[in-house]
Amino acid sequence: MSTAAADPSGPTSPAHDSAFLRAARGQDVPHTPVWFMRQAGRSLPEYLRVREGVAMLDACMDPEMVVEITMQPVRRYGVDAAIFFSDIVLPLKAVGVDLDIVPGVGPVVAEPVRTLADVERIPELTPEHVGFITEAVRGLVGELGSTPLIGFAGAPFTVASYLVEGGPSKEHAKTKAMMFGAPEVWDALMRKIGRMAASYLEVQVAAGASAVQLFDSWAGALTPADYAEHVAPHSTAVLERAGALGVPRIHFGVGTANLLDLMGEAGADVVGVDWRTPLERAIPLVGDRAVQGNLDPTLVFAPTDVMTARAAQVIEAGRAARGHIFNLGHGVIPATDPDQLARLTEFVQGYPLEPR
Ligand code: 1CP
Repeated sequence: MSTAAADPSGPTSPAHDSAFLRAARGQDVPHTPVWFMRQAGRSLPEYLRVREGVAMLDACMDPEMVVEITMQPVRRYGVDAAIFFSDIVLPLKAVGVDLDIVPGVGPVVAEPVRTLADVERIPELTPEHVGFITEAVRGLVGELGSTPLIGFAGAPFTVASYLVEGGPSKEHAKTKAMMFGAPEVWDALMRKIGRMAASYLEVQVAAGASAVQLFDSWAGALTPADYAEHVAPHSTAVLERAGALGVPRIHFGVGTANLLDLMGEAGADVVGVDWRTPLERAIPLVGDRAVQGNLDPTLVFAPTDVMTARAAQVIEAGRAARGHIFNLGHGVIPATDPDQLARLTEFVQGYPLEPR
């Protein structure tokens, strides 16, 4: 697909000088930008109302609904970025893989991928498969004005895990069995999902997304050596293609204390850090890159003054990085009180930053 369109994070974009994009580039910011992974979703009563009687995948494929759900947390909290409402398995669904998102479970794949023939049966993604994504992103960028829109894709390892296991997994045992025991099948699968992720990000940026996040949520299940050999080259390939688009790239995983250096080297502009690793420890590992994170998502259940004291520590620690985008260390927990997230947003945006 053509990448000739203007960079949606570039100087002609209304979002160009937003605190979020400035922090991602390592430039000075008027305040620490803040958004929350899974800021749209079950913690919001307005989300539950819109989703009533509508299956998750149907919602993701309805541009009007995607625009509405993506805008909800932006309106409510005034966060510094919107994240496109979708799911990491959406591109697989779009090319025709038989899967569903089961309430209370997550993505479930009807026929798990185990052989080379299974891999070869998965079609390559083209922009025509995801016209509804283009339509939703265009609609959103128009509504968002100067607020940046983050596009996203699942990283090859995390998406492979759903395809190979057939659903959510703690151990990723079948996935790793393929990685260790059938390297040619693994390689073909990772290449195919990597091409799909990159094409999917290209579609979102071509339609106006001004940053992208690659979610490798389950990469923390790997040793550094296995990550480096079997996974990092494929994530690097995705991030390289995304890099050609000109927009900042965020690379995030959970439980990745041992992988932060490698995740940075994979080519990210911003490394997302989960709450288990203090930013003081993470920052020296990620090289000359910005960081994103990393308040423990359960701290929003604590008294407000306890939550904000911990948020202040995160902001202070983040100042040692090339740039810092405040976030939770993983997604918003569904039982979260939205008013507490509103207070957290206000606190982060109002926190005074002395010149460095
Ligand atoms: O902030 C937002 O607007 C959220 C948009 C979003 C994103 C970025 C959703 C909606 N899913 C995702 C990405 C995603 N999906 C990831 C990476 C991020 C992360 O680690 O949290 C992963 C691992 C998935 C897979 C998935 N989809 C799960 C996890 C299952 C497991 O293995 O434990 C679940 C529960 C889903 C369904 C889903 N996706 C999104 C929502 C709101 C839901 C819940 C379904 C519903 O509301 O009906």
